[in-house]
Amino acid sequence: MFKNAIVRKPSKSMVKGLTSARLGKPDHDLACQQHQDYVTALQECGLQVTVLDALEAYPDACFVEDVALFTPKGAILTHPGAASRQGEVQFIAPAVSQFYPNPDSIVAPGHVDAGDIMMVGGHFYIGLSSRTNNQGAHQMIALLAKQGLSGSMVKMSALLHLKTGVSYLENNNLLTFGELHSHPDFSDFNRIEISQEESYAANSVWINGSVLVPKGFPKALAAIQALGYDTKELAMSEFQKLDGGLSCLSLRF
Ligand code: CIR
Repeated sequence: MFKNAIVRKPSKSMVKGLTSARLGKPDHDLACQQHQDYVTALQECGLQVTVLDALEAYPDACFVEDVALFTPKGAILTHPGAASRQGEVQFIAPAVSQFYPNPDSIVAPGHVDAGDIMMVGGHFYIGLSSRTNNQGAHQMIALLAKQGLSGSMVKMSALLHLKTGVSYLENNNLLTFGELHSHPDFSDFNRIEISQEESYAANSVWINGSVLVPKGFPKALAAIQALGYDTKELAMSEFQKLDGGLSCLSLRF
């Protein structure tokens, strides 16, 4: 069960965020409304939500998932793979330290975006992507081991982040998309394949028995409901324009 979440409001500068999506520029006002609905959904799932102020100097800073990893035993600050995002870490650190003083850190030349990390009980799958390199993953596995936890690296080629294409819904259920559906590392899970046209819904989020699902992906929604989960649909259009999914908008622990 999760008790807490940390989020950060989107900044006006989000229009300059990193993206490969070709969906146009996000509308800041609509993004703020979608973000508020997201916070409300987290609260309805029973989480105490810490809402941090927007950071104008960092257009991607609302995607807090990438800059820290919370585990059941502690927290680790990352060193993001994109140079424009590395400065976000110093601004998440105080919020993280309120829960776990003196968190460990990933350091250069290691890079990790925690959007590449999927927690399954006490094991953490770490995707090797354009944002997370071998050295970063090795450091992360060593820091997890200090907490009595384990990690393993997942080779991947096409996706931005591991959790762009795979989401763990507990009870051995795993949403999978694309190269990760047939990936040998995930063969023991009950895999629910998300189709190409609904691929954005492969990033859905389990919270305390409910699943947050992006709005507008009816087949994915039906497949998740068929597993017996309560679902909450959330409009995410403005964050999708920046390659951001539901999980990216919060740290949950
Ligand atoms: C980026 O490219 O870093 C942001 N525009 C999107 C980050 C999405 N985060 C995530 O998938 N965990």
